[in-house]
Amino acid sequence: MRTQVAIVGGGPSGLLLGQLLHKQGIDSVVIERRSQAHVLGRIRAGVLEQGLVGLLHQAGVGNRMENEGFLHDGTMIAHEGQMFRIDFAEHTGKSVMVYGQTELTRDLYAARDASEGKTLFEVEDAAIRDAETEKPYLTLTHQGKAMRIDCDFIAGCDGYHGISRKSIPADKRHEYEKVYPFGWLGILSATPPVNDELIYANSERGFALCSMRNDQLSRYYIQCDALDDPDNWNDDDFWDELRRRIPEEAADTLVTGPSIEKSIAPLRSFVTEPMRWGRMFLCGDAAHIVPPTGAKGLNTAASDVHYLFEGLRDFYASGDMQGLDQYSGRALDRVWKTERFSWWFSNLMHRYPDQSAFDQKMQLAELAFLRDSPEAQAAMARSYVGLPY
Ligand code: FAS
Ligand code: PHB
Repeated sequence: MRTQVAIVGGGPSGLLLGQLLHKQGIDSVVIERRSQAHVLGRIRAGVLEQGLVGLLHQAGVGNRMENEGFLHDGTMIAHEGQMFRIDFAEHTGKSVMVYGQTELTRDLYAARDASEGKTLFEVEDAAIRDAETEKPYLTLTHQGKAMRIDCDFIAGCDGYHGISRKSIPADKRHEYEKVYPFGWLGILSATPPVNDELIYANSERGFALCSMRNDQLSRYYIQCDALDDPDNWNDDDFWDELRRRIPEEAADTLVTGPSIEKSIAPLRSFVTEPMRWGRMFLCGDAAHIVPPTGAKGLNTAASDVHYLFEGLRDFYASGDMQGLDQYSGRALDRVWKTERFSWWFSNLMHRYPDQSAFDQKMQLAELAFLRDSPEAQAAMARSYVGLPY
């Protein structure tokens, strides 16, 4: 088989790139390790920056998001039983779109199917070959048959556990990592959200987040031990703990119900450099991971896809390699800014097991500074709504 761009990974990064390329008349093949049903069964991000909203429209998949998503002009920060609001609109003139990654991925698959884009599911033994030559290719097994996909370029969109990053020789890549000593226990419940906007809470018992997918579907998280297990938590225990961590005015109005999904996400900050090896380009979680506190994982995957698409578009239009040659540096510049914000916001909102009394006082002083300083709130709002591409 031959294509112009071979995309490893059928998550949001790979699908968004594939759809943007299709709109530009550039052919791609997506290979995905799992079934489409498995990919669509994942519950992940919930907040989209305007940059990603724009890319989804550019890809022709923005309509359902506009009809079913919610624009949020701010978010609530809770600490010591009180809440204050970060007003995105006042500080940036922008808002964020609340629309689940699961739905966005569904929209992208529907568009790819409609455009008859080739996607191979349940692929095994995928490997990247000759990336550092002008004739890269993939080898893989699909439906029990060995296959080869010849291409001009490879997009490594296969997430943190994929093969793409590891196909860069170990002595040529530099990895930076921080593993946090806690995780997020998240549940989805068919209940109305406790608040119109998200509530990020720092409590003496640990972090909590009240989010949503729509006005009848809520998403809640509580900080838990990194080695905890969702099976250790029945629904009542979860709701009781969430109530203890959010302000009384919210706890008193919280509508609880059976969990539809319950899972624990580990928290890590991770970046690999460079994000390119010859004609293979890394996108999204394949290259970087952020703690979900700042809702930057999916949104930073989107800016990678934007930069890579522009480089590929220019190459196929005129043979100009400049965009592709600048891709890694351009993407990493924005990646490190979102890593910083996610790290800062995670340290502000979570309680560390070994936190000293002084560290705790500093955390509360930082929260009070954010509460009282319009400049600090403006800086946070600018990062939260999304830095320019
Ligand atoms: P993805 O990991 O989504 O997709 C990669 C795809 O590649 C997967 O479908 C995988 O099956 C496939 N793949 C892997 N190896 C392969 C191989 N060898 N061959 C072929 N295919 C292969 N972000 C937020 O902003 N907010 C959140 O609340 C949030 N929660 C998260 C919870 C969890 C458990 C995880 C893991 C991530 C979460 N994220 C969150 C981050 C998440 O949204 C990612 O940023 C987003 O999925 C990135 O998309 P991709 O880069 O496409 O990677
Ligand atoms: C979510 O709704 O899943 C969500 C929202 C904001 C975050 C993280 C997760 O910062």
